[in-house]
Amino acid sequence: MLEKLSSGLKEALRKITKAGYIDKKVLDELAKDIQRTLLAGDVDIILAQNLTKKIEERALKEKPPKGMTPKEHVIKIVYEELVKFVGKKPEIMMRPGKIMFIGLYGSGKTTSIGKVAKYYQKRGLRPALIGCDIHRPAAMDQLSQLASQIHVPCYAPKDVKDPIEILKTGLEKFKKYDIIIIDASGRSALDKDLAEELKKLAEFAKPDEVLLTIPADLGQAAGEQAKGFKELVGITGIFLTKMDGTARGGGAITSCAITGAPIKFIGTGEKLDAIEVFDPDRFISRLIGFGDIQGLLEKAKEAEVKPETVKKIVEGKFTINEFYEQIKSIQKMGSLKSILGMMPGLPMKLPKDFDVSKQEEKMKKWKYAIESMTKEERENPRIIDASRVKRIAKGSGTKESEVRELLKYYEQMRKMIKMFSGKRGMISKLAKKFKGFKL
Ligand SMILES: Nc1nc2c(ncn2[C@@H]2O[C@H](COP(=O)(O)OP(=O)(O)OP(=O)(O)O)[C@@H](O)[C@H]2O)c(=O)[nH]1
Ligand SMILES: [Mg+2]
Repeated sequence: MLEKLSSGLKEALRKITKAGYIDKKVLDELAKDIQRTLLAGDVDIILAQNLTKKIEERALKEKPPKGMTPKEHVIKIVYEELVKFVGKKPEIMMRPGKIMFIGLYGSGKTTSIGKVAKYYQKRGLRPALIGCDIHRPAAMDQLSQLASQIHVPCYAPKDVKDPIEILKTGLEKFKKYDIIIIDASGRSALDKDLAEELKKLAEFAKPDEVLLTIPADLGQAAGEQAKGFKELVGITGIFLTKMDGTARGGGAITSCAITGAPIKFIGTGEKLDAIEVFDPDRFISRLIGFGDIQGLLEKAKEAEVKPETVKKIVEGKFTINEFYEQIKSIQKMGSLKSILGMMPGLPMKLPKDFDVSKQEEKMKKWKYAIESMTKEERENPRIIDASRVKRIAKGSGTKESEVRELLKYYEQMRKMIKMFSGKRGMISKLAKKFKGFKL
């Protein structure tokens, strides 16, 4: 997600870390680099210029706080201004209530409803779905299927033609549930008819949240759409979908931010786990290579990985023991790529063959092989010679070639982790300094 934007910003910051000293010329160049990167991400030119002007002004005027070099100070300013630039941290409703989803055709409403339902389910609030999209018969089926996939009750009748009637029955039916999610009709454009229908629905449902789904690939145009819905229907937040696979997400985010309607969630894939609460601080941290330690720890917690393991990996210590913990948790935690993407100093885009999470069979065998290793071998795999490989293979019912492949993969990963979290990662050191990362 947003690889170009990320590499552009990282490169601009890397130049600062390499500059001899900070002067007007260096700052001008930084401003230009950032502008160029933002424009390529479809950010509005005036917004981008205002941002870089602010950064330059602050960098020239403000004195570095104690213990911080001028270079570090500039990076800190860039980071702070970028965080402000993408909006405020949203509030996510964490008590029982009703959420109504609205959005144009194909914007990702129904999928996002599934994601949000799952999000609440994981956090102990019981969701139930109501389908009010009476215009497209297939919509009701889609919602019901989604609901059964995550074992959530759903009321989506195909024979009732009045959305208010559906709502009435649905709300009555699901009185005992915590989070009632309503799927409303879409249109190809926001017109008077749609506005009227949605308003009526909202008047009856009295939702605590009205979430508008907007696809991020709209770029800057997302802002206008958000504004239109805000004025005509009223929304409490935005679910920005399809952030994966678009270079224009930066434009979508910043244009939404100025409408004053907070982005609450972002969708990063078609699967129901591909949802994130939008957090400007963490979002920018990840984008510029500070990493997202908090996100990493949360994911780890969900997957029951010990914080100790995460800590070791972040510090660049990566023995077979950590590798083993990772293999064990990969299914629960999602792809290794997305986990590593949260680590300070690691590139967002990792080599293709780096992600073996899909090769479940292989992982299982590797797990057995590691279980056959001695404590000493796990801590110092370099001692594993041909005869040890033979023994491990025999003990775990795997092939010797599989054990060797495991060792090779482990070694690649160890090198990569060491390279990025070791002394070379100036940005990651700064991240620790600025943000007081404590693990
Ligand atoms: N890559 C990606 N695809 C998404 C995401 N969210 C939704 N989609 C896809 O977008 C398409 C449309 O999604 P729906 O959830 O059916 O959209 P909708 O707004 O309910 O559509 P209508 O009910 O037809 O108006 C589907 O193919 C989804 O899989 C996302 O975050 N990333
Ligand atoms: Mg739909």
